[in-house]
Amino acid sequence: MADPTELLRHKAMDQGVAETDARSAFYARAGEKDLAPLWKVLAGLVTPFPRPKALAHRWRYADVRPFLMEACDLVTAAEAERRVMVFENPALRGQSRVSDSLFAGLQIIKPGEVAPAHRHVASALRFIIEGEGAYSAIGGERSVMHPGDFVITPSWVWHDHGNEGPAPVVWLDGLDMHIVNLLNASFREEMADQQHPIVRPDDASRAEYGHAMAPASRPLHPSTVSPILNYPYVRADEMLTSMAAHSPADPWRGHMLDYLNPLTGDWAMPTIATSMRRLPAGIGTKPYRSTDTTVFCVVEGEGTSKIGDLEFDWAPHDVFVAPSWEVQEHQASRTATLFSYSDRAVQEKLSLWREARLDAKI
Ligand code: 1HN
Repeated sequence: MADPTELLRHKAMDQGVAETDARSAFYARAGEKDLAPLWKVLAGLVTPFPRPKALAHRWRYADVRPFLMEACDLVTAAEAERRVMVFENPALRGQSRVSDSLFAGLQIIKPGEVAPAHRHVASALRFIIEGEGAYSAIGGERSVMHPGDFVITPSWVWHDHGNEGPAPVVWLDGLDMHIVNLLNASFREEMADQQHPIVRPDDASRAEYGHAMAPASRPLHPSTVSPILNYPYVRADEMLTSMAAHSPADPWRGHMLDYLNPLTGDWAMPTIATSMRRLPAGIGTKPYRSTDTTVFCVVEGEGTSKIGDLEFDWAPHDVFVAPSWEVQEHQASRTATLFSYSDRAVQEKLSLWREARLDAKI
């Protein structure tokens, strides 16, 4: 609990310094020299707790899917570069932000299409929603993607996608470009050719690193990004099924798995933390808050989530976002599996991340 005298001091600071004619004239003269008084802005600049601009929000797949199909008839993947419908947070319209720090959108690729090769400093993740037979070629290695798979595009690695299946394929794209752009560290390049040459066998990264062993010839210093490019849903499902059979659900998180870099034990991606959880039907989670902003994608099951003052019901393939520090409670009416990604990985690297496991409704 915060010290009550501290709370009083916050209040005093938030009320600010009163205006007088002399002060106003001083501010105006200072402004002409590109100067401003800190005491007018301090309370909003260094807040006593996180104040995200983003609102909690849910997008129903049933609402979004018809727009994806229509987009297929309007623009080709080659024209669009990436045919993505962006999830725009209602409080941050026009900024391509699902939250203050993260990007989310759904990409659709039709049979026979290719999304041309490019690379960028921003890291990307794919979470496959619908369809079979699409691949992502990442640094010259193809990975065939199935629903529920989590696929990594590391920073500055060439990547193109294609669909060799019979029907359109849809996946969720999560990117960290808003964090990269905050630091003005963005670069992007397009390849002259549509597709990067294939230089490794399909899914070689999983064959080499996906079984708790690693080639003895691996680099001495592991990268901050996982050497595994595709974490298949069959493995996550198998682990969650076993966890649910043999151990009690965590009261705040349910049965939850984190996707890790096997060479470091850290998150699979350097900036974005990814997890998969299973919530048993009927039991609601206890209230939980953390400083990371989390994007959820429903894999299976149905339920409702209370995020701050808002409440959303959800069904398979719906996407919802919980802004930093808002209290979350999740309730599954049918056993539910939720994929999630957040900015926790970058927050941990900067020693910023905090969480609170609460006991009662607040
Ligand atoms: C991008 O490069 C991809 O490579 C997907 O599939 C979504 C959203 C914004 C900027 C770049 C991709 C993207 C993106």
